[in-house]
Amino acid sequence: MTAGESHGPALVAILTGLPAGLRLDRDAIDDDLRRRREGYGRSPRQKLERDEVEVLAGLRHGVTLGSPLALVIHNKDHVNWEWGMSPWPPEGEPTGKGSSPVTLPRPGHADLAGTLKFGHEDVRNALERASARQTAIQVAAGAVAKRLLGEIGVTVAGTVLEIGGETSEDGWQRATDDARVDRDTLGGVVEVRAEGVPPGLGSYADKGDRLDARLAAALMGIQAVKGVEIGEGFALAGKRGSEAHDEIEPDRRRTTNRAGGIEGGTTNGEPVVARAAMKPLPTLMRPLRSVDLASGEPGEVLVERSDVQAVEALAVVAEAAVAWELARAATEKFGGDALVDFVGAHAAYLERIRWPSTR
Ligand code: EPS
Repeated sequence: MTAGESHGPALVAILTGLPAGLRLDRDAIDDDLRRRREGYGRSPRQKLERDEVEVLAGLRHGVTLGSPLALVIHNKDHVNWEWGMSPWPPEGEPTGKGSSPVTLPRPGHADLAGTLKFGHEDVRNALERASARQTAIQVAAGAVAKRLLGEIGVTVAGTVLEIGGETSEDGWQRATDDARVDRDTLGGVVEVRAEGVPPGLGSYADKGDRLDARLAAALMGIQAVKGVEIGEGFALAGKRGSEAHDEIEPDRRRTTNRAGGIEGGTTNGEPVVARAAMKPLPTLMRPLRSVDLASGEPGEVLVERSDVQAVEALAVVAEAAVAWELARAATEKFGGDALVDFVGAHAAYLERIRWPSTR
């Protein structure tokens, strides 16, 4: 569970279900937060933020207690929004950013739907929470999940496949530069790959147990993601069955991985591969047409700053989302009280199914 507005005092998360005895690495968490901030198309906001995680509960001397782990990232930019985003009624005259109401909903954001749904008059009451700023604390949670997965030899890595339709790094920079000049934005595609995943995480038993369904929900839950596929996903629909499946060799390995490591909602021991497609960011420096909700008059959305694209950041956020779901599935299978039991159950299971731990 996370909370936090983009320009409010802080982002917070409470993580439950982590076994006791897991040693966390502060630098590894901050490193992932730095990776998320970097990227060629990011907004000036990223230079303002430092994104260092503070732990408030659930950890003692660097080791988890098995109680809820409470994380905080303070928004440095909040000092510029102290009146506008004050949790309590602010004192004094309106001053600083966010002190006058936003009445023009931005196309492509949650602005219009959120304002109507919750009965807001100031669109800011919707956009602050809908913002992708929230992904910072999600990445911190993902870093913790990766630490747990590391105990059973699972690694998770997100990479960029495409930005603005380009597939090479040169192309990404060129496309980003061109879009910046045109005051436009870009989307892209990322891939997350998890290695060392044992067979049997997730289940076919019911739709909510299926790991592919859970990964799809986790990835779709990231701001601006409009498409998700597992393995060859949409491309499989056009293939014949003889070219779509991964035949089983005598050692139960596969020479292909079109299923992306998941069959029947359950991991099959091959790497788990998931892709997410991000739409072009809906905050453009070039105004888009909208309607003023106060006056009913047509208007153009004015913007101060924006990312041109955040696909590199999405790769890090998607990695965190997949890591969290895998860690959840792993604790369901191997237990989540004490780390020693978790690691022991994993080893005993591999022994039972005669599955080499080096795969
Ligand atoms: C975002 C708008 C921008 C981004 C922000 C996500 O923020 P601002 O309006 O303050 O410039 O920079 O992302 C982050 C702050 C972040 O850390 O990723 C949005 O509307 O989603």
